Amino acid sequence: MSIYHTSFADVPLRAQSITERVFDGLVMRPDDVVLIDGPTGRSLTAADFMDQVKRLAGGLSAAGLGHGKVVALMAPNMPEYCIIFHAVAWAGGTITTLNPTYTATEIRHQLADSRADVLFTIPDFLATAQAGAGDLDVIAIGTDAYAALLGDPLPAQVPVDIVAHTVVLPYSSGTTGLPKGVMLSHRNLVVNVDQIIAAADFRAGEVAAGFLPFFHIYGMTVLMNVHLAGGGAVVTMPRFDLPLFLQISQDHKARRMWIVPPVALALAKHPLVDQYDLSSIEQVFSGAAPMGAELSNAVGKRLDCISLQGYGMTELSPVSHVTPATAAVAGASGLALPNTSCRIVDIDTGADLPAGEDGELWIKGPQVMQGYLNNPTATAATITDDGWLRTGDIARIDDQGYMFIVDRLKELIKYKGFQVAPAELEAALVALEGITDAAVIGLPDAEAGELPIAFVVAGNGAPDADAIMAHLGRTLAHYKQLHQIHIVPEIPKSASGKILRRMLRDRIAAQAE
Ligand code: 4UU
Repeated sequence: MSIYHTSFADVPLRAQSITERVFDGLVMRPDDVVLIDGPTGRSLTAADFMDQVKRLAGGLSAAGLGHGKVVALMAPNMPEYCIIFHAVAWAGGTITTLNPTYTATEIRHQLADSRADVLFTIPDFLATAQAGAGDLDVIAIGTDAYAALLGDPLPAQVPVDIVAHTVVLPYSSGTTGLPKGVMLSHRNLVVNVDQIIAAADFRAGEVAAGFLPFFHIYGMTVLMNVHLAGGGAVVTMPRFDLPLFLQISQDHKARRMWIVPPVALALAKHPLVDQYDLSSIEQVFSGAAPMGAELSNAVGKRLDCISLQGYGMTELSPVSHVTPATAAVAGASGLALPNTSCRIVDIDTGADLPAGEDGELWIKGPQVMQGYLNNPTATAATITDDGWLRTGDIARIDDQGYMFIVDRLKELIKYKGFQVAPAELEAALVALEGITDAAVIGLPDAEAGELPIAFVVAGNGAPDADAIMAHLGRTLAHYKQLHQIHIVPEIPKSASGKILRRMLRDRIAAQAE
């Protein structure tokens, strides 16, 4: 069996919670500003942050929302996001993170699936949050109800099993089906922080303009936890905004930009970029979707810096590969992190493939998730008995150990780095009167990466395309919206009933020629 082992020295597996790990990076620098709210400039020192985490943890515990409870968090990036996240972890609970643009329908689903005990949001989203939450308590950040929860400080981490306790439950559809709760332990999060700090050469003093959403595992681990634990700081941005991103990067002398490919496109092409002094930027780091060599080179040239990417997946806490700055290869997704091994497996025979050949990427390491919440079947289909995580991505490894993502085997669509699960859209479509079958695929797009489009079998009484789009506009978040609807007589399927997505993709490609 040809297993590709990491070429990095292993990092130690610490017996710490994620909050203990983050506090380790803060206690020796209490007066450093570590969190700044980008739009207002409001800032928190390391001491402020630790104090508020402990006080909120105390209040949550006193209110019966601590140990063993599930706290849902639906907010844009802001300092309080990090406070709530770490307060729940410190109190021995579990955080499930929701996209703040979710509709009431989407909120209801995740709260029920995760069995959440309370929901935190911001006043702007309170009405939608309450509509989705039903009888569940909703607490809006910054209101009296929130202030009342800042109680007596909880001085120490509430004891939990570092390896077995699920501290965070982000949602991912994985290789197939509907979004599922991804169970990540303290061990998963802590080790990934240490793996990234080592392999991505994270340095004390790094400040980043933080627009990558904290609810998604990339922003959660890399921006929030690596920056806090690694001696850095984050300027939080509630959403991506090019002028603000450039301004913050310039004013705070950011060393690195953590981005996704659509932002790489803006950095390579937008005229505004020339109006800022970005000479502090040494590196642009992209992840969450493919960034081709051409775009990567264009960004590096424009900003006169190193341009590289990492590869990750919610189920990997999320990172398994990063490209070292000292040996960047355009288009590569990187080398396996410390403590991490990978295999390239032939999708037909299951045989391990040698360097240079394309197959499914499998990963093994301490950052591999515990499994999917309440879903042993999906867990067993994703993690082998001996601990290999099947990514559902097709990759190749060159003879230097660089991994290149070449295709996606799984049905997942990525819109600007956000997950769109075809199964979720298909279920929403066939729930409509008169629609008897549906298939959703991704249409390649230069800016978004992919756009969700649908094939629909419409019988008597079915709504027309405009009515379908209007309905989805009310029930699903903006990034899941369909960009085309094709009414077809039938959906192509295999003998076992699986949608032949490749055939649909080929049909659309042929029409475009
Ligand atoms: C081609 O997107 C993520 C995590 C991204 C991430 C985080 C920190 C990347 C690098 C990093 O340092 O998670 P999910 O679960 O939303 O989506 C996972 C999927 C992968 O299976 C793959 O299909 O996103 C795609 N993907 C990529 N594809 C992620 N990174 C890449 C990449 N090239 N570099």
